[in-house]
Amino acid sequence: MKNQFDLTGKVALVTGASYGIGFAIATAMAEAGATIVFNDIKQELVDKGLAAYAEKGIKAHGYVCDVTNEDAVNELVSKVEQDVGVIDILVNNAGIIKRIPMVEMSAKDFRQVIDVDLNAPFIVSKAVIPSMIKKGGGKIINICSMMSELGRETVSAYAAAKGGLKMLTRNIASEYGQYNIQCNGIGPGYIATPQTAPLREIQPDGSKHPFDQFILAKTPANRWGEASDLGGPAVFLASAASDFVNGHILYVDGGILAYIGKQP
Ligand code: NAP
Ligand code: GCO
Repeated sequence: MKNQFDLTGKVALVTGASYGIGFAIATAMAEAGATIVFNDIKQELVDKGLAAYAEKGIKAHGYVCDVTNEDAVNELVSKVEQDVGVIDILVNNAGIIKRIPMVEMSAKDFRQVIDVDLNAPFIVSKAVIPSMIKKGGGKIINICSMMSELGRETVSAYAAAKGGLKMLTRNIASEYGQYNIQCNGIGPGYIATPQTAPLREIQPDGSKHPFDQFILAKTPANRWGEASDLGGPAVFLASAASDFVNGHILYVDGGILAYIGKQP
């Protein structure tokens, strides 16, 4: 059974993985034997990421690429195929959020979030699927969100994107399952990364941020997730252990979606 989770010989591309959730998922996949490829928008972040992987004994391959730019993504995939090999596992992790009340949000800001969080997973998946088909199969993992299921104030663009990403996941699963490609999603709960740092800032009086207290009350595990909590689920969805799992969104949320919340 252990071999079912072995990623030895597999090439994994994790987008936006210089740090945060992407870095944790890539690290877990490397520990399961995969060769790691990642990208970021800036060379300095790619360099920082390479150093961080090296500190963990991981010889990763890093590239500068904006995942919203289709020409750049196609060039990235060709380069990876030449330098490293055909991509067996794709993790569409790169993402942004803009927390603005919807009626105050510009269409430009709305479009930018949709571009990174929904259009880019389409672009990158479209770029890697042909080679996966030729190779006889592959794994695509889209990083969704609680907001694939729930709304809240100020995150309209993000929720629309992540809701769309859930359905893009199901559609890729439907359209390419016949080629032994499994496409699934991971829906992290609230994870302590730079993206959620503003929601956890200690208040001037030294108290926890109200949102921090809210999430603790909404989470049966009574804690924020750590990026490392996502490593095992990602290895599962990247491995032979999930060859008959397709179109599924695996929520890794400490139980938030199951829980009405602790009485104040
Ligand atoms: P993060 O700390 O903000 O990291 C996001 C990464 O994506 C960064 O490396 C960023 O690079 C990269 N990125 C952004 N736009 C990009 C682009 N156009 N092209 C290439 N790379 C780009 O976020 P995170 O918390 O690790 O989240 C990672 C994923 O998990 C996102 O999809 C997020 O929506 C999702 N998620 C997060 C949570 C959470 O609680 N943290 C929960 C559920 C889902 P730069 O630094 O150069 O911008
Ligand atoms: C927010 C948070 C969430 C998390 C995550 C939850 O502002 O509500 O940033 O969106 O990032 O997506 O699953």
